Formats: sequence, structure tokens, C-alpha cells
Amino acid sequence: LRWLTAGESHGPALVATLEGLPAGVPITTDMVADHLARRRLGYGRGARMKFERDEVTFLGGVRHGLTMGSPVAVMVGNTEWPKWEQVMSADPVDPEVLAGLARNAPLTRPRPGHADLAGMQKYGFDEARPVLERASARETAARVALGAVARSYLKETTGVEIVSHVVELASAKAPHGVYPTPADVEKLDADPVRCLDADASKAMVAEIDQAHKDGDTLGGVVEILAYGVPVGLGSHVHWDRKLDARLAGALMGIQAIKGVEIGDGFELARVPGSRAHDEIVSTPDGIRRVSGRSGGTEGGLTTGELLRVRAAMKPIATVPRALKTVDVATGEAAQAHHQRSDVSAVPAAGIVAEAMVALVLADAVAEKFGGDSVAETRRNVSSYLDHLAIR
Ligand code: EPS
Repeated sequence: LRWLTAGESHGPALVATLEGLPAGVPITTDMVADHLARRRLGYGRGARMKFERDEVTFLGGVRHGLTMGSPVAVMVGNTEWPKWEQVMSADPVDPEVLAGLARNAPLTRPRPGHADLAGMQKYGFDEARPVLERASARETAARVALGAVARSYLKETTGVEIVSHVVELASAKAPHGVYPTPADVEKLDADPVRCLDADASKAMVAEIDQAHKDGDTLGGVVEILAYGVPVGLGSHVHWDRKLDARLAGALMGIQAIKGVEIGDGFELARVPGSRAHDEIVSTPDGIRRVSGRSGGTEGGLTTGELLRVRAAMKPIATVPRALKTVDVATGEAAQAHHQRSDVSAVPAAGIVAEAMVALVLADAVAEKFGGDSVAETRRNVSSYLDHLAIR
């Protein structure tokens, strides 16, 4: 599969294309809109989530609710565009008109933790607008749109289902080792912070309330689970074919993610080998692992057990109690630019992470099983599973 996104935070729309899917994947505007709505959930999001709407339009690749095998193109329109039409116009705008717009004031006080400063230096801009417009996590709406297509493909061809939950928010933690299933998604989406544990959820909400009062922002950890992943996605034979490497890269590519763990991840470095692996046993259901410490990958291949990955999000870098910076127009010490911000976007990051995991798994399924129609891919999947020499 190949996929790309384009579009700026305050542009007319985000667009995304996905090439390489077979024909016959069920997908509708509503299916995409549902996932985009899930991405807007979460206690601690800023004002923009309330007034802005995502408008989904398929531009290609889908007919009557099914993919056609041609590239899928989807547009996520931004209802705030009329306010930004001049500031973000693709065509030149009269400089006098621009000068009169408060929204167009040059952003010369780069925010620590954002792409602002290094982006200005690298691309030769004298203010941060052209950098932050693309660096913004608004772009994740385009990924979630494609993720909706990828997860439908996965479900149709392999039965894989993806669930995420928030396991840490600042110092509040959900109990370790409790994994939500697809049956819990509705409950998770109804929780203010998408946490399965009611007490931990309350503690997370309290953390957000306190940070809000303090003019601060918070990060956290999301865990993504993929159920029904067949054995043998990815490969041990080369570094860039290892599924865990591909998952880590995809998750690190989400704005504000600073760490990724597969299974018990860093914790495995702290225990001896006798307690770090998943012993193999024969059961009436076939060969199984007795535990899930590896997160469902060994040697870069999926094992057929529950796939489990975690991503750590740093606190939002637009801190209301603005951090120290330098005004690049004057060279003077200054306070970083701040207009508004989320206190925390960790619950939303979980939805974005689901999309990234779906895209990585869809890529690995397409590579392993091929097929130009969903029916053909399904036949290839069942033939492979039916002929596994060791079970
Ligand atoms: C974002 C900052 C905020 C978020 C935005 C991502 O926007 P603004 O700076 O305009 O208030 O609301 O996220 C979205 C708009 C979205 O749809 O997720 C950032 O700096 O990454």
C-alpha cells in the first residue's frame, strides 16, 4: 500500500490518498465520519473541537459503498475555512488586505516543543505560520480517514479488529494488564478520557482539571490492541520488514509522540530472561504462548497472539503559561506565542494511533496475501491458515 496526506491546519481541507487496496472493501462517508467524530472526543480538548466540523467527501476509488481497486482519495473539509480564506489563500493576496488582518500577524515567538523554530530555520521562513500549519495535529484527521478504510479492509479480509485505550495520563494510571476488547469500544468512547477503569478515569479527569487551572498541559500513554492478527505478518529476514519496526515508526510519526513500546517494552529490560518471554505450550486450540509480554511479535513477525503496542505522548507544546523563547524578529527574550490550546489530547491520540496501526497492518496483510478483490484476499488468507504446517 502507498498513502499520503496533504493539507494545512487552517486550509480549506485535508486530503489523503491510499493506493493498493483490492476491490470490494466496504467503506462509506458515514464510516469515515464516525471515526473522525471519535478523534474529536476526549476531556481536555480546546475550544476548536467544539466549533469546527470535519466534512468528509470521497473523491475517488469508491462506488456505492465499495472500493473499486483504484486509488482511494478522501477529503476532510474544514468548516472554519471562511475565516482563513485570505491568510491561507493559495493564490497571492493584496498585502494591504493581509496587513489589516489580526490573524495574519507574523508569529515570530516560536513555541518550545513545536516544529516552529527548527522549521523556520530549515525552510527559510521569518515567522512560524507556514511551519505550524502543517506540523499541527489537525493533519491526523486525514490519517484517521484513511485508517477507517484500512480497518474495514482488515476486518473483511482477516477479521482483525483494533481497540485503543488510555492507560496513563500524567501521573494517573490504569491498572496494568487489563485489556479492552472490541466489545468495550462503546464504553471506552463514552468515557471522558477513553479509560476502561472508572477510578483511573476519575483521576485522569482530575489531573486535567488541575492542569487547566494551572495554565498547563498534560501528556499520557495510549495502548493499542489488535485482535485476530494472523501469524506471520512482517518478517525476520530484514530490518525494514520487521513488523515491530514498522509499527514503531508509524506511531512515532504521530505528532507529540516521544516513545513507543511493543508489549511490555522497556519493562522487559528490567527483568531477567526467565521472566521476559512468553513460554510456548500445546493446548487443545493448538500451540499458544502462555503470556503476552512480547506484544504479539517475535523476531519482527506476528505470532498470532494479541498484538499490543503503546505510545507515549508528551504534553501539548502550546502551554498556556507560555514558555520562554526568543522573538526572532528582534532577538529579544520573549514569551512563546499562545492563543489557545488543548490541556490534553491523549484520548484523541489513541484514535490516531488506531489508524496508524490499521494502516501498518493493512500494508502487511496486502503484502502477505495480495489479491485484487476482497474475495481473492480472503481465499489467500484461509488457504495460508489451512495449510500452516505447525499449529
Ligand atoms: C493543534 C492545535 C489546536 C488543535 C489542533 C491541533 O489548534 P489551534 O492551534 O488552531 O487551536 O485544535 O487540532 C485540530 C484542529 C484537530 O482537528 O485535531 C496543534 O498545534 O497540533
